[in-house]
Amino acid sequence: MYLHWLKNFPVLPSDTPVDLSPSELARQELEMAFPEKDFALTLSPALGDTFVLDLLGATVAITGGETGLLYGAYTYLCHMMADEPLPNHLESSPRYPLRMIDCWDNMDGSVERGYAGRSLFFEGNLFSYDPARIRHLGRLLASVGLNVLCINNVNVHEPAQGLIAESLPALSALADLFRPFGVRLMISVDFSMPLRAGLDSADPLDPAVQAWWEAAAGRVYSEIPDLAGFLVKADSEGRLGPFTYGRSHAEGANLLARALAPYNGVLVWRCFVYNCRQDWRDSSVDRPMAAFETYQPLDGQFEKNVILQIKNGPFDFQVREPVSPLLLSLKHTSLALELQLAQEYTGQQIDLYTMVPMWQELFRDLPADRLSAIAAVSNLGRDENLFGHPLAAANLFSFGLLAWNPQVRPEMALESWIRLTYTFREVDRQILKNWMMSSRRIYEKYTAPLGLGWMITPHTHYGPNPSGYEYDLWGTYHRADRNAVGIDRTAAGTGYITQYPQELQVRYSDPSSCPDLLKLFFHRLPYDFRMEDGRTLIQRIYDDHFEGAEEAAELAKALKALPFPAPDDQEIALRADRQVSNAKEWRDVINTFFHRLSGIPDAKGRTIYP
Ligand code: GCW
Repeated sequence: MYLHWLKNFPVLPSDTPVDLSPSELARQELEMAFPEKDFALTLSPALGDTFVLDLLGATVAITGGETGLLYGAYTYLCHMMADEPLPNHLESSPRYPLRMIDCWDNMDGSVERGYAGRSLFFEGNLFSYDPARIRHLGRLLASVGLNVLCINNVNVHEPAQGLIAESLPALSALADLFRPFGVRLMISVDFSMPLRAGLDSADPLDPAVQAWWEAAAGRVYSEIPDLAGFLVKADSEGRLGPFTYGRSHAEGANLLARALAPYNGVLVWRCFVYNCRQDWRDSSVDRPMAAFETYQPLDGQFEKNVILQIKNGPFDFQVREPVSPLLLSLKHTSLALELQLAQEYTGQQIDLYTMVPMWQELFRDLPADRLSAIAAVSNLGRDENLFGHPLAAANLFSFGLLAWNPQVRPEMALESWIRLTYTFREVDRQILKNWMMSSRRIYEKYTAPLGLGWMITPHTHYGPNPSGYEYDLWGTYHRADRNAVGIDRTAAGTGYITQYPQELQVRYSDPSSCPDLLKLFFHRLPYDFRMEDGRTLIQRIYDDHFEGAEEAAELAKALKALPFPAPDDQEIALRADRQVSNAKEWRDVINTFFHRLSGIPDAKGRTIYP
């Protein structure tokens, strides 16, 4: 089995009992790894996830709650295995109580936006998994402090509706496997479930519907008493929701939240709600404004156990977006940030794309205490190495560290991951780390320019297609013509910018002071607009694309020269070559697109195809 950052850990015994508690597992892990050492573990249940770790001569003392002891043990072990020093006294608590991975797995075995093979949990409309791999996954998650796993797609396709009905015993068996690792399951549910069950409505204010959800929650919790809760995508991209019945999203979310409350379950409600049947001719509607318009007026109307889950940006996981204004504006509602580890728009685990530097930028604008939870869409699958690209494992690893402490330093997270995963000399470690740190910027340079986004092949979302979404229904337009490109989102334009607090409005509203990398997100600019360093916009676009493709080629060369063990060496080389061709394709398509429109030549006379 491919062990990733746990490669120096002793093999987990296959007879690990399912009723082992996290604190017992903590002891087992420590004693297996260092049989000669003396470990003093003190269970103090009230501490929960928190732990206190003391190195007292030959004794390692850890005090913590059930899961706290486990996180303390993994912290100790990871430091030892990575050969990184630990302070003699360390107290640690996670910033967020819920640190979640959302899988978009379907019961037929496919994974929506999955780039690491088929589902780890399902095949042929049944549960289908290797228990040893599930335990390994539980161990990987726990080793970086992740504690909730939603196993099915938010687009709930039949027969996944049955996860809270006829498939409950199978779900419960899977929950058993994760329990020793302190990982609780969550389930995506379909708002229209009562219709499936034969009711004639799913209206949240209908008492029969309320009674149905109460009974459903009762059944679920009698099988899985520690289920984390339900996750819901409603009134979004064709899913049914409260709007069908003229009800608000507070009424919809509260219906489910009330059903879960007696069991301490949470209801995670996604705010990815927008008009996906927009007419491209209609420039009065601006998609990034939609979530704020829907949810801001509802602030304070949600039950206590509702968490609104909001994507990091107002669009949808593009290479660069400003922080979602909704994350900054709701004051009386619990919020979860949703990130995406699956590289849907960012190279699909073919192109190298390391995310932790990008998350660090996000937390510069998003006060960490605005959130109660953090979630990321999974990049896992059934491939032998779980992630498709071996280096994509660093995204899950660093997400765990970030969810524990949003102030984590990207270099530190990557340094630890590399130390744990590869036995490299210092110089190779630094080379790899530096390329991983630059990988997002490289990808950004050769794809859609300067915050514009969306010039991607429709539906598959890999490779360039500048006008692929231009005359479509999805609300993602660049409106490039021969003079200018972008949408004016200032107060004089669509007004999107007014959804931000004053400080960000000021930062973004003037095109000359708006950071270059977001200029085309907020503004419509002529091609001869002067950028920060005096270059014209069009020259900046050409330069970025030539540089990005060149850097992708250098990156590929560097990766191939590093001493990765088999089979990673092959996997990485193969993907690096594909990235190089992808980058060239993007460079040429984007440059040609803008050159044809603007008629402006490249000042450096490089090849742009006619
Ligand atoms: O970006 C879109 C994806 C869909 C996804 C949706 C969402 C699960 O293309 O595949 O559906 O986001 O986040 O709900």
